[in-house]
Amino acid sequence: MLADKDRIFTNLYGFQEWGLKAAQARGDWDATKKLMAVGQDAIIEEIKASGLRGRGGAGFPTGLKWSFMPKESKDGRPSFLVINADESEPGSCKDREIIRHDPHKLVEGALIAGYAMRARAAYIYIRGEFIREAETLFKAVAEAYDAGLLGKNAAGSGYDFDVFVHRGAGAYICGEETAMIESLEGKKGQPRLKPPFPAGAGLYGCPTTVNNVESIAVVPTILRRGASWFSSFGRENNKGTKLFQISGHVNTPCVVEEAMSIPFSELIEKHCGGIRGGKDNLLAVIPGGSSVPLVPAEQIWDAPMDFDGLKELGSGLGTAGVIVMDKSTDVVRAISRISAFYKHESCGQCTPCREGTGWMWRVMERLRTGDSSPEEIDMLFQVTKQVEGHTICALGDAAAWPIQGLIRHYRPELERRIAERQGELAQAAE
Ligand code: L3W
Ligand code: SF4
Repeated sequence: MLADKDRIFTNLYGFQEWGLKAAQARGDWDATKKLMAVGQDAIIEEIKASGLRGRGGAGFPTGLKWSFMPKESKDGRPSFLVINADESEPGSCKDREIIRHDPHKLVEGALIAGYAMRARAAYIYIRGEFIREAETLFKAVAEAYDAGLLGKNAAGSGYDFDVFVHRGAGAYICGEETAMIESLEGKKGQPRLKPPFPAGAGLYGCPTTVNNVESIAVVPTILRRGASWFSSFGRENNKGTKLFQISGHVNTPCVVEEAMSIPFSELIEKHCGGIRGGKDNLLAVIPGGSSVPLVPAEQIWDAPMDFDGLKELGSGLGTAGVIVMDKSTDVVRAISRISAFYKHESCGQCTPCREGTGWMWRVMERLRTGDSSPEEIDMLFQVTKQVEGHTICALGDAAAWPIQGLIRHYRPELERRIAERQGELAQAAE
């Protein structure tokens, strides 16, 4: 279990004040100028050495992403950092906790990260529904300006840096980085084709890096304690500490910071009081937010909770929003509900996603009630394969993968429902 002294988010549960004074007493904003004085390239190298991988779902190496940003401005164009606080993934609620209780880690991280990639400003794009969290963030940013930690000569570093908070309007798709950029520009939040990646052409056509809240908020601590401290947690390729968010059928659902690669069983037993009704009552787990396939109980129990461990099980760490389902769960209904979510959130721009998400949901509903046929299960699987990898953004994949996981692991249950329904209909016809 991660020792208290190794936790980055020391006010995760809001036991103390979130404001600047309290944050400084916890060590935030301590000699930020000195951290920046090592220079931009040295900061990027330290983040690379720490092994930090993006905490928003994709796990792209953070230092490498920063290194794609230009060292010299072309035609006087500025560079930007965009921070993704549009946390909308079902099962995910970690960025919300950071903003509620430890916002200065994010604001300080924005300055240091922005400086490292030579950005002129950071835009924090916060989910529209996070009304109180946005209020906290606006206040934290204002406190930082008032204390001279942002703006001209930020934190006495000699670097000018601004932070703007922008509220979204309630669309999940604006969490996709290029849709977020479109939305910030005042347009409809629809993803752009990649490449070009934002580092080449992002906000207002300028070089931009989009990072998740957690990825940015851990940066000051990594620099203070050193890359080797951060990389001492987890295993090769899966380093650091991580916020896990455990919901569903555990005795005490929680958000907890733990070492990457912690076994699922340890996470549940040590922090969540175990599975409701005991270990044998576990049915399945969606380990990384609703976009990744579920994993049956017998496969996940001893699995390391990290990018590679969950990939090996045909799933993923995603946002580490761990959704636990016990044997009382109607797993077909659960996945059908997830399908309804993606149908609703599709931006409608590309045909396989616009048409496919609705089609997949309708079939899922038929499978839920059993009003289907075994052939339709195969057809549904084929359609998920037609959607996967054939859309502009990852929402198409996210809609396809949970269904693929269901068919892979629970086909007998789907067939049982169909047979049962056919039996009922035959009986009614007699
Ligand atoms: C330059 C290259 N940059 C990749 C950058 C790219 C992006 C990052 C990751 O989706 C996942 C998705 C959801 N040159 C580059 C490059 N980059 N190659 O690296 O990119 P990518 O395309 O792998 O992922 P993505 O499109 O950012 C994110 C999954 O996360 N997810 C959901 C998350 C939801 C939230 C939320 O609610 N806020 O985070 C959970 O699993 O399905 O697969 O920056 O530009 N050659
Ligand atoms: Fe929009 Fe879906 Fe296409 Fe993404 S995959 S751009 S959400 S239609």
